[in-house]
Amino acid sequence: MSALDDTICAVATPAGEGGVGIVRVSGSQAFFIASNIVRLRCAKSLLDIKPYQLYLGKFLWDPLPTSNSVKQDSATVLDEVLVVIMRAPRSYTGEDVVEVHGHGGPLIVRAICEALTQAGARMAEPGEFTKRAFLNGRLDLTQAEAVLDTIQAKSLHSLKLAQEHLQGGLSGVIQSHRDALVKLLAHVEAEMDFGEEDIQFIEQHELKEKLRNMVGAIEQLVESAEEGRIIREGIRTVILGRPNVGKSSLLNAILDVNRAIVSQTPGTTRDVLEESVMVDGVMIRLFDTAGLRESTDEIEQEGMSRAEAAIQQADVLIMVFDQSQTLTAQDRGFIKQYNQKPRLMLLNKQDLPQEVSLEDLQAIVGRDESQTESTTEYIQVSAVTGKGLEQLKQRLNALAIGNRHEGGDSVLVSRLRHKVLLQQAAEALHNALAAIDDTQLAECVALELRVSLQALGEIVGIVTNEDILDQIFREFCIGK
Ligand SMILES: Nc1nc2c(ncn2[C@@H]2O[C@H](COP(=O)(O)OP(=O)(O)OP(=O)(O)O)[C@@H](O)[C@H]2O)c(=O)[nH]1
Ligand SMILES: [Mg+2]
Repeated sequence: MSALDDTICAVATPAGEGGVGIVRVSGSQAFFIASNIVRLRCAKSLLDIKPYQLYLGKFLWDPLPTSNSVKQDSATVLDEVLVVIMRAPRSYTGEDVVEVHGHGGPLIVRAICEALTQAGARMAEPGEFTKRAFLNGRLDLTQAEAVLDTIQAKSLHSLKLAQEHLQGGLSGVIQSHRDALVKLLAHVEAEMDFGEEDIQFIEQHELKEKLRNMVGAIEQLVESAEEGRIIREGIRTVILGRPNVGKSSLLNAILDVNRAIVSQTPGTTRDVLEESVMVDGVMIRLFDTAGLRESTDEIEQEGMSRAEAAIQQADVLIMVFDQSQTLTAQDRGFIKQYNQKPRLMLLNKQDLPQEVSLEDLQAIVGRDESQTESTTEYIQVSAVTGKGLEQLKQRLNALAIGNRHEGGDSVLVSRLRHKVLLQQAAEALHNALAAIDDTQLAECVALELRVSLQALGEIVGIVTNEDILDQIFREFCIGK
């Protein structure tokens, strides 16, 4: 991406037709450049108007200027617009910003951008406005990421989490660890300088206790990442079972839409189908899969390997059984095989005469010696009558998030980037503690504290490089 000294512009509203289309301009020449393309009804220049107030005006442009045309004389009125200016540093980017609000037609906003580029602006790259906000110190990196999470939020919970981060909830915690670490490092380094005089700037046990507390707090943040991810991305719930037990029927019943093909023929579903449903503000992402069985059919085999891949990625499994038929060896096989994740066992087709009871299933699960600690719950349902479906949705939510997050108001980490850096920070602190015990060399301790500080700094963007920034801002849309 380019330097900060040029002026950028982009359409800030979504593509397509809408009531209003907003073009945003940011940079030191923003007022001057925009003044070339708008004429305000009050006849003032854009350079003289009050900031943060809307002014009515006209968008004027001559798309095909002839060589002897005089600026604005040959220009045509292309739209009626509202214009607002924001002065640096009190704007989103921290620079001078102009917003031109036209009618929301794709041609209009494109023409406004073209006119602006002719007048000296450059089209912005994805996320460039937010990147400028970061580079100008308006946001730190976790807040910039939270802007993206806010835009992309698909549930009220993920929106709330993004807003907590945007308000600086995560940065605040990271910064307080950094501040504490900087102080400890200063003590340790002082020790290095005056070591020979045997000055104890900080008692060793005090240093160790402080480091241990910090490791504990950071590791708690790392642990929160799983719940944070689920809230941000939704609960990945994979429906699995042998053919014809009613997986697709259940998907349709939960969605209340006829989404997946249902038929009496086993092996109906081939591809993995994904749909989402909202429960209590949390998004549940449902994946319907191909029934699992021995098959020589090439397409069916491909479907099953896709099902397996989806199962590996799942947060929760919905294992479906047909209670109107005795359990098969295959059903028993699934129970043993897929026992690593929280799972909901559904006894479907409750409207038909019963061949299998909940107790039968529970007995098999209980007998399974390789059973791990993953939670198993049981629900009796019918995709045809809708029995048990409400209970199913409620249980999914609870199973995925469980009691992982007991802190209530404590900060959650929701991005892998943060989790990885927090792990690095914690590891370095462990190493520092080990160095105190092993060598007691202040240099070794200081080195590890600096590594930890560096990792924490990368989270908020105090320490960073162009590659990381590009990676983060590439995900944004143009105009944000
Ligand atoms: N009576 C009754 N029939 C059901 C119920 N659920 C599904 N069925 C029927 O069972 C048959 C198979 O349903 P599907 O939903 O296609 O089963 P599936 O598990 O997706 O099957 P594959 O895609 O082949 O793996 C269809 O004839 C459904 O109408 C139920 O709760 N009660
Ligand atoms: Mg199916």
